[in-house]
Amino acid sequence: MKLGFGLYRHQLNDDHFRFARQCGATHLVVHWVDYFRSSRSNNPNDQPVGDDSGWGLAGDPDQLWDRQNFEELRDRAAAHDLEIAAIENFDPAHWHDVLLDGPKKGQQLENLKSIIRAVGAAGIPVMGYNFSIAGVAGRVKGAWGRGGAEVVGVSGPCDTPIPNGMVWNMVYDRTAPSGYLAPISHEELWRRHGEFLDAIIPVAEEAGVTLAAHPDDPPMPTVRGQPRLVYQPGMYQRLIDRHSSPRNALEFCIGTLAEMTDGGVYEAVDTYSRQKRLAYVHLRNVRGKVPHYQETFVDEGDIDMLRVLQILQKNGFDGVVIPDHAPQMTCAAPWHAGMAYACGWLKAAIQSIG
Ligand SMILES: [Mn+2]
Repeated sequence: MKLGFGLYRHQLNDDHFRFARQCGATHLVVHWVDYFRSSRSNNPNDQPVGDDSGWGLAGDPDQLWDRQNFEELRDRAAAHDLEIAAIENFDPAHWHDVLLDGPKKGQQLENLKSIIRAVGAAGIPVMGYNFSIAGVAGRVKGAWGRGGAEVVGVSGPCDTPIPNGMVWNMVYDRTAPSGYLAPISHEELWRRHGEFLDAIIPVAEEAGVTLAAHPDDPPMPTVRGQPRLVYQPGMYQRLIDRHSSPRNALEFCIGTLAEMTDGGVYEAVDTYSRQKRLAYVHLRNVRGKVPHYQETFVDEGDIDMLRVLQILQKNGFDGVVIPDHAPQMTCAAPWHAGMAYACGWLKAAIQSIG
C-alpha cells in the first residue's frame, strides 16, 4: 500500500508539494476543479464546506483540461519525487448537463472523453468522479473533535431545493432563470449514470485510465431534494456490475461508507477489495451515521482503521491510500497540522502491517 496526499487546486505549488513529501507521501491525488473559485463562504485553509449557495463558481465551460495541463503537473510533482496517482472530480462547467440530462449532454460527454484522453496521455492512471446532483452539500462545522478540534459533520436532513444554474454544489450559470431543479427518481439517476458509463468506459479503456466513483457524501437517500446514487454499501455493487471492465472502479471512501445506515464498514471493505475494484482509498474516521455524524481524528471515531488496512492488505490491495479530510488543529496552520497528524498515523499503520 502507498501513502498518497490530496491537494486542492489552489495548493498546487512547490510549498504544498514539499509538505506532502515531508509527510511521507509518495503519490498525489489532485483536485483540478477549483472548488474555492469566487467562494463567499469557504476557508481556503480547510476542506470546502460552503452553505446553500454552494462552494464556488464552476470553471470556464470552453476551457477544457488538456494534455499539457496534466503533463506540466506530472513533471512539477516529479521534481519533488511525487507521482500523480489520480485526478479527482470533473468540473460542473464541463458536465452539468450529463448530471442533469440537459440539452448540452452530447457535447459534454465529448468533453469528458477529451479530458480522459488528456489524463491518460500524461500517464495519470485514474480519474475520480462523483455522479451527484447535490454533491457534497448539507454539512456543518463545529468544535466536536478531540480536544475541541473543529471538524465537519451533518446534523439532520438537508432538503433545501437547488436553484437553477447550480449542480454538484457549484454555480455553473449565474444568469439562470429563477426557480429550482425539479426532483427526479433514484432510478432516473441510475439511468443517467449508466449512459455516462456506456459513453466513457470505452474511451477510458483506450486511454488506460481507470474511472473511480466516490459514493455520495453525506450518504442520505436525498440531499437538497435530489436522489443519491450510492448511499448504501450494496449500491456500489450495482455500480460495478453495470460494466465488467476493470476501468469501471471505485474511489473507495471509508468515512462515507461508515456514515451509511446499512451493514458494516469492514464487510464492505472486504467485499469490494476482494473483487479488485478499488482504484484508490480515502481514509477518514467518523462518529455516528447519517443524518447525524461528525468527522474525527483518524484514531478516534467508530472505525478501527488498523482493521480496515489489514483487510485491504489481506485482499492484496496495493494501491494508494490518502487521508481524506482531517480535523483542524489549534495552531498557526490548522489544516497542515491535521493532515500531517493523519499522514504520520497512516504511515506508521501501513508499516506495522508490513
Ligand atoms: Mn471521500
